[in-house]
Amino acid sequence: MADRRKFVKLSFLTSAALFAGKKVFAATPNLDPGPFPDIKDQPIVISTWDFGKAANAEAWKTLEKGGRALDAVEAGVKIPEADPTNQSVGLGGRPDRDGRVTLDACIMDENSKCGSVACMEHIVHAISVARLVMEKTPHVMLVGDGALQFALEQGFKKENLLTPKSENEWKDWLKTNKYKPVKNIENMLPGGEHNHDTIGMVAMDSKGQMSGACTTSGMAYKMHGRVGDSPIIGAGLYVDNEIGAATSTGVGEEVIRIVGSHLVVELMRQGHSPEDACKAAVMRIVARNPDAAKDLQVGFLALNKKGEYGAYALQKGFSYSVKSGTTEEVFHSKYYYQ
Ligand code: SD4
Repeated sequence: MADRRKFVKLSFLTSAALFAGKKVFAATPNLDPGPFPDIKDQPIVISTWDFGKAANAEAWKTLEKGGRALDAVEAGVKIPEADPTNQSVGLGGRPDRDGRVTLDACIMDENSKCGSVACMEHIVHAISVARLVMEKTPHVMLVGDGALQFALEQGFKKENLLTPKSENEWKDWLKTNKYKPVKNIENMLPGGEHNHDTIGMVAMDSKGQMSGACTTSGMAYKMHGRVGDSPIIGAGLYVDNEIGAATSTGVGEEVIRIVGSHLVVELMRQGHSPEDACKAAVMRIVARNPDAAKDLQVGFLALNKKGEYGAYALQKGFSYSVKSGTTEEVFHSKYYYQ
C-alpha cells in the first residue's frame, strides 16, 4: 500500500515536472487543439539523414507549386529508393542473411489514411505500392508474396534489387558471421559514429495539410521475414494532421517496443516541442533497457503544425535535412550518449 502511494505520488510529480511551463493541448478524447494561427514556415519538408536533401528537393517541386504533401513525400522518397548507391533503401539495399533484398515502406496522409508493405521483394518503389495499398484496397498492410502479387497486378515491374556491391558485401559478411544475424549492422563512420540510412520524410503543404512516408531495406543481414519499424504505422511513421508528424530511423525493434513515432506525436499533443518530444521518446528507450541502448542507434524526427521541427537520437551521427521557402539545410541532431 505504502509502495502504491509512493508510486502515485511519483507519477504525479513526474507529470507535473513534465508539463511545468508548457502549453498543454487538449488531451484525448477532446482531441482538437484548435487552429495554429502562428505557422512559422509553410510549406516545409523534413527528412532523415543528409541524403534527405536530394529527396527534399524532389518533394519541394510539388510543394512549391501548391501541391499536396502526400504527393510530395511519395515523390521525395522515390529518389533514394531508385539510388543504387544507397544501401539501406530500395534498389541496392543490403539483403537479408539469405541474400534477398526485402523492402519495408509506409505512407500516411492528412486524413489518417495509411498504407504499407513489408518484406516485399523485387519492386524498387515500395512507397508507391504502399500508397496503392492505401488507395485501392480495403487494407492497411500487405506483406511478402501478397505485397509483390499486388504490386505486379498494379503494373509494377519485377526487378533484381541486389547490386553486385551489396551482394559482395553480404558474401563477405557470411564468411565471418556464419549466417548469425546481428542487431546493429551499420556503416560505421570515421570516429565510430553510427550511421543508418532509412528515409523517413514528413511534410506540410501550403494548405497546412501534413503527410509522411518511410521506406527502407531494413537492417542488413536480418533473418528472412524480419520486419522493422519502418512499415509499421505508429512505429516508423505517424501523422496526425491536427498536431504534427514524426518518423524514425535506427534499430527498428527498439522503436516498435515504444511505438515511437506515435509516442512523439502524442508528446507534441501534450505541448512538447518537436525536439523535446523526440528526446522523451529516446529517453524511454534508454529507461527500458540502458544496457542495450548504449550500443544502438535510434533517431526520431518530428514536425508540428506550426512548422517547427526537431530531432533527437541515442548516438552521435544522426542528421536530418530541412527544406522550406526560407531554409535549405542539413542539421546534426542532438543525442543522448555523449
Ligand atoms: C529497420 N529502422 O528496419 C530500420 C532500419 C533503419 O537506418 O532505420 N536503418 O529497423
